[in-house]
Amino acid sequence: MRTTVGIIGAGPAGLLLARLLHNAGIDSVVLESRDRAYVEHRQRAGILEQGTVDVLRAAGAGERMDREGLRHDGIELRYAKKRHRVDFPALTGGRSVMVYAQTEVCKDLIALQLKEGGPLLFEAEALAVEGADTGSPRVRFRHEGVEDVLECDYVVGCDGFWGVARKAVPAALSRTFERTYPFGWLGILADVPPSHDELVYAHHDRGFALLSMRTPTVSRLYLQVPEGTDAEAWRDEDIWAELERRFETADGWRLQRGPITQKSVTPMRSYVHEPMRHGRLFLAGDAAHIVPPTGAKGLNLAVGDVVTFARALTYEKETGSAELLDAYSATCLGRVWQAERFSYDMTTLLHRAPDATAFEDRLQLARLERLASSRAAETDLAEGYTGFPFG
Ligand code: RFL
Ligand code: PHB
Repeated sequence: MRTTVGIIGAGPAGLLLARLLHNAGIDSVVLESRDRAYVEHRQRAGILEQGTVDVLRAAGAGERMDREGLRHDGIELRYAKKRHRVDFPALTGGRSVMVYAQTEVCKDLIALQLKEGGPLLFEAEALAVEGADTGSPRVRFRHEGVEDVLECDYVVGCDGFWGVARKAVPAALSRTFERTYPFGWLGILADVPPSHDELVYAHHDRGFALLSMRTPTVSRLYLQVPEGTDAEAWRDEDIWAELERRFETADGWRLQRGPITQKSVTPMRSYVHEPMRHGRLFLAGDAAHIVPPTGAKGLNLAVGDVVTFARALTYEKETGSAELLDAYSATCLGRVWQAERFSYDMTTLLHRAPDATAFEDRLQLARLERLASSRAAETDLAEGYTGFPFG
């Protein structure tokens, strides 16, 4: 098999890249190790930045998002039983975010790709990327039990944190930056209308909690839990009781309970691999970097990377100049590190570390009070949350 761009992974990064390349008249093949149902139902991100929304629309993949997605103009910060709303459009000159689940973005992009795009192979596991630093890189893969080779002009590793693409960058040329956190998130999906019309980020002595949503009738909620927690060890009624404690306000706000349909625990990690390119192999999305979910940045960073790659390759096809491809890693990393900083700030602002000192507890409250009383501090949060421009 031969193609211009071999794409490993059909998460948001790989699927959107295939769409952007198709629109630019560049052919690609997508290899995905899991089956279609798995990719379409894996519960993950829920928040799209303004820039991501604009890109999906321009790519012709925004129709259902515009019908079913929920535009959000702010979030609520909750601490010391108080509530503070951050108004995004007022602070950022009109920017907002969209609640539209990653599962739905993937479903829309898969349907478009199968209808109009190039090959998208499910249950096709990439085994290795070879010849990344030659003029003709290859992906060795196994599909339906048979090993095959995909010959490419470029390979883009969109295969997530546990993928194989990153391993093709020689260790001697790689640098990694990492931080793990001594807590995770217990996430639930529940068949109950969200108890608030915007997301609520709650700071509490017992740990962080987040109220989010998928649709007007489905809530998504998270609790900070110790690292290594088993989701099944939490009984449903204990989850609701703990959420109630952490969201409690002085003004009598009520959390609505409902049947829990899914629960799982996510570890928290910050990770960056530099550079994001080796020869004709490019890394995009979680394959190159991870952020803790507190800033809602992971999917949006993945979108930023593939937009940057698609533009750079289109430029090369049109002008013969590899200038933008050569700048790919530096361009992406500038945005990646801003998102790392923002996600780290949000995480350390809102979570209670198991070894936190009384001094650090007071500092957290002071940071929250500062956000609630300074337009400058609030503007910084609103700009970070609604997103950094795609280069
Ligand atoms: P993905 O989605 O992990 O997709 C990688 C794909 O590659 C496949 N794959 C392979 N295919 C072929 N051969 C191989 N050898 C392969 N190895 C792996 C995998 O099966 C998979 O289909 O990476 P991508 O595309 O870079 O997308 C990244 C996002 O998924 C991720 O950053 C976000 O979900 C992070 N995230 C959030 N991001 C946001 O922007 N906003 C949010 O609100 C948000 N909330 C979250 C999140 C992530 C969470 N978890 C579970 C980590 C909430 C949670 C709980
Ligand atoms: C979600 O809805 O899954 C979600 C929302 C905001 C975050 C993280 C996750 O910061």
